[in-house]
Amino acid sequence: MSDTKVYLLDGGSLVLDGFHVYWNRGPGGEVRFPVYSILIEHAEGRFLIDTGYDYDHVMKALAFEKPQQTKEQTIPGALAQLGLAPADIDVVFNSHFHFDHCGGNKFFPHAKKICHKLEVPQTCTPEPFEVLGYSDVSFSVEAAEARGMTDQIPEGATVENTTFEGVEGDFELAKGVKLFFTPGHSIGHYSLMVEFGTRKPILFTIDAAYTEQSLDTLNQASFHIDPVAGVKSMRRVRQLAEEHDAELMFSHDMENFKTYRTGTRFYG
Ligand code: 5PN
Ligand code: ZN
Ligand code: ZN
Repeated sequence: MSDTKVYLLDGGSLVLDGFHVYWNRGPGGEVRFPVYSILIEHAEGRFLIDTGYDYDHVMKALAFEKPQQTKEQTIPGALAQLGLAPADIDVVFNSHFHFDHCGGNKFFPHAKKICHKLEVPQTCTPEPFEVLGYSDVSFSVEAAEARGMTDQIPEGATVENTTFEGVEGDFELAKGVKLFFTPGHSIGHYSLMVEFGTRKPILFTIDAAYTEQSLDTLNQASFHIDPVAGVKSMRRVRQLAEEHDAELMFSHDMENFKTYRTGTRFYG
């Protein structure tokens, strides 16, 4: 744990209207926000939390989000900057399966895959209002087949190499790598805390709070399955940060993201 390192893999950016980012509050207008994945170099292995979005998928299914992603901001491109290839990743953990968190899963057929036990079933049969969020099913042959979207199945993907170990509740992925169940935004959403020997812990809200302002105002994004659970999860994230004296990092907060370490610069 004392030599744990955290790298943020910059995955480019997307645009949403302010009323989506700040549900029923706004103000409206285009908000460009970052998307990134979290690489944890740990004594027990290399763990990748989320895999960003796939540019071609977004252009096909959600072009209105105006994706901007350079080659260096693809998953292989971001790993290459660290001298790594997808094959070097041991475990992929998905916080949830919205398209901006699973688009690069296709690069990891060899890796162990873990998520909340309800997230794959939800991707198979989403609520009508969740269809766009769960529109990239390339991470799971099972989900692609259930949705009749087999055109998305990547070459080489099989039921076996896209099967997830399902977990529930809070759990420790590796020593000091803690997943906290924070449902509401999605049915099986997780936030992440990483503890270090050398510095205070980092609490990644993931999509329980897109931005610092979201958490300050307890105002979640308009995408959710249970907004009341979402508010409870935001309060829990605040409580966890206080209890553990953790530094908060937000999933989709451009202003804060500009101050985060990316590329070869790491935390730990
Ligand atoms: C970035 C973004 N855009 C649209 C949706 C959606 O419909 O559910 C989740 C989501 C997103 O994270
Ligand atoms: Zn999400
Ligand atoms: Zn997201």
